[in-house]
Amino acid sequence: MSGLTAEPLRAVTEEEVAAFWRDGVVHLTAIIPTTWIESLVEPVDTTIANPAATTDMTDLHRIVTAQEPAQVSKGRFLSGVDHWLHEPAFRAFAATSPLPVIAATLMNAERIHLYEDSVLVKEPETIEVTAFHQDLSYFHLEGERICTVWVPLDPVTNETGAVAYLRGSHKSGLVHQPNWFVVDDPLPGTTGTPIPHVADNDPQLVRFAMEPGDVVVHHAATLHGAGPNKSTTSRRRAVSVRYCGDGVRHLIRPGTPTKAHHHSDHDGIRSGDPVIDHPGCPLVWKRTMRSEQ
Ligand SMILES: O=C(O)CCC(=O)C(=O)O
Repeated sequence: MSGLTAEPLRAVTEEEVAAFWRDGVVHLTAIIPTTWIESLVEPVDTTIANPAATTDMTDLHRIVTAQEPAQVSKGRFLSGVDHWLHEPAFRAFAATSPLPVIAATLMNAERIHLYEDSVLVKEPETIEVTAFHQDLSYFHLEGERICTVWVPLDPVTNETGAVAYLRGSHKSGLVHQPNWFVVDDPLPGTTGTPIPHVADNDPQLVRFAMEPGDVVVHHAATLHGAGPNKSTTSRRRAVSVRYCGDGVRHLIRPGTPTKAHHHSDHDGIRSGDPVIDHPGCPLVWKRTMRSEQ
């Protein structure tokens, strides 16, 4: 597809940078060219049609709770991870779209590394929620410059399952125990502070109505979750891309799923190693690149 450049449609403002650090989340409207969003449509559809590439989280909910839900979901919540490793369209989006420079600007980073991408699709009438969680506890990383960029392919409303973020929660200093993503139960073998109950009317909870071309960026320590997709007609397709910057170190967290490069017998990294360019966590932007452009 032509016209796919690393230039955002507009600059990230100083107010948006301040909001990212103050609230742990910021909504950037009309910043990604829609050609980039269109480039993801077919790859996302192919990915969710492939059971080897995505997990049916609706099934997972049933398996983890070992019971049929009170109400049967007509739709499915489908989720996958690390598509960039195998699919050129996801790799191009994560590495050469405007996302890296947006992450760098928000995090005041000199360098940006790609950590992971995820596909997150809630079909119409999917009752599964995304349980409140903190990304940091799933990432084998420690440091301040770690974020997730949530990129919708469809208009998003509360009805279709907008993500809800607990403003300021990134400042708690806590690493919360990771859960199964669709239920609150912790992942076996993991550690961390229990995730607090977040009331739906908590004044610090914020959700954003979004259009394709918008993104929401949250700090890896920010608590967040998402509702069901109550729409009878609209899908809620999204891709999350997760980045880290300078000052971040690897930290292998027990019990959480690892990637190939987290194993020392596989050209591996060890806890305490600084994040440097590595095939498993590649450098996708550095400040000099911008001045060379
Ligand atoms: O899309 C969702 O339902 C949740 C997204 C999320 O938790 C994330 O991208 O970190």
